[in-house]
Amino acid sequence: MQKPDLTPKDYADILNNVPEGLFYRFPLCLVNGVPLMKHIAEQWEGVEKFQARPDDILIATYPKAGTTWMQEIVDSIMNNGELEKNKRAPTHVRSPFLEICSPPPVPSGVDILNNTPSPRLVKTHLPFKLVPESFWEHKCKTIYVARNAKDNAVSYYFFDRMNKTQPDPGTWDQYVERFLTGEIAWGSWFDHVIGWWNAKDKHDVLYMFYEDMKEDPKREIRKVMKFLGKNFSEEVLDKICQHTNFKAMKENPMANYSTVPNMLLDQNLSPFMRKGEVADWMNYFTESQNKMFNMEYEKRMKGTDLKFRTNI
Ligand code: PPS
Repeated sequence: MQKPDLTPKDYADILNNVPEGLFYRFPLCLVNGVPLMKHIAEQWEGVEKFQARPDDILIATYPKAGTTWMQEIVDSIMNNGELEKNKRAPTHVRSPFLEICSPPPVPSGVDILNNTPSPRLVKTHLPFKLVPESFWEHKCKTIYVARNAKDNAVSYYFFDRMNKTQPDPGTWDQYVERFLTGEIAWGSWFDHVIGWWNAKDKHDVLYMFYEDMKEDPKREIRKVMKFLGKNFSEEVLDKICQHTNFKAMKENPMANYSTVPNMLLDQNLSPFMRKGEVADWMNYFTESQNKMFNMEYEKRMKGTDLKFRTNI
């Protein structure tokens, strides 16, 4: 029997009233070789057996690659540019996070999705090989966003400091190494971006780049619009560009994660909408870190025609 809808208010109430100690920096456990937070690993069967619906839209990313930005763009497109509708709930309710699991009473991503009416916008950070098979059986449209490794690493480092449910990132120097070895939540950036790159021609996957979106947001939003089978006037496209730019999203409580309690995401440590730039990595990588990173990068990217820009 279908459970009653979980409203945004219900969800906020649950998060705001969790017993002390429920959230802590969850350790990582391997799921088919990929490190995931303990509760996800423990409830993996539910994720693996998740039943997609043919009109689901899957938004897939490595963490911190531009997920929230794409979620806001896709919601704007699905609402045909009637942006008032985007205000109905915060991002994590409008576009639930497939694999996320916390201890009860916090509902899992699967529970929330099962209570979400179609068409659903589903967020995932899963590498291609772990995505539930039903998405491919139903030929679901999927949008993947990739971000260059250096900016992705910096963004993830700051996020791991403020996200109180993920392992402590340690120092930046330690983190750079862990990022390269993939000993962080959701595993290796290399495996992720390459795995999805190889999958894009076998399934209905639109592969997007954060750097392209920064360079020419309108051009990139138009790509997404066409992929989703829509056709808007220039005026509507301009409105969506305006609504989804960094400044607008940083100020939008329905997009900036300010509705999630600080105990979970401590925005005093680092705002969720931090900088939103390309090449911010230059402010953090030392010369020797950069050299070491470049060497490993070359090795790991050998044999793929996937190319990134670390500057625009
Ligand atoms: S998460 O937690 O994985 O869902 O995070 P994700 O949304 O993938 O990534 C967060 C980073 O994306 C930046 N961001 C944006 N950049 C440009 N324009 C817009 N509209 C936008 N919205 C979010 C956000 O600031 C994080 O990047 P950094 O470099 O840390 O600022």
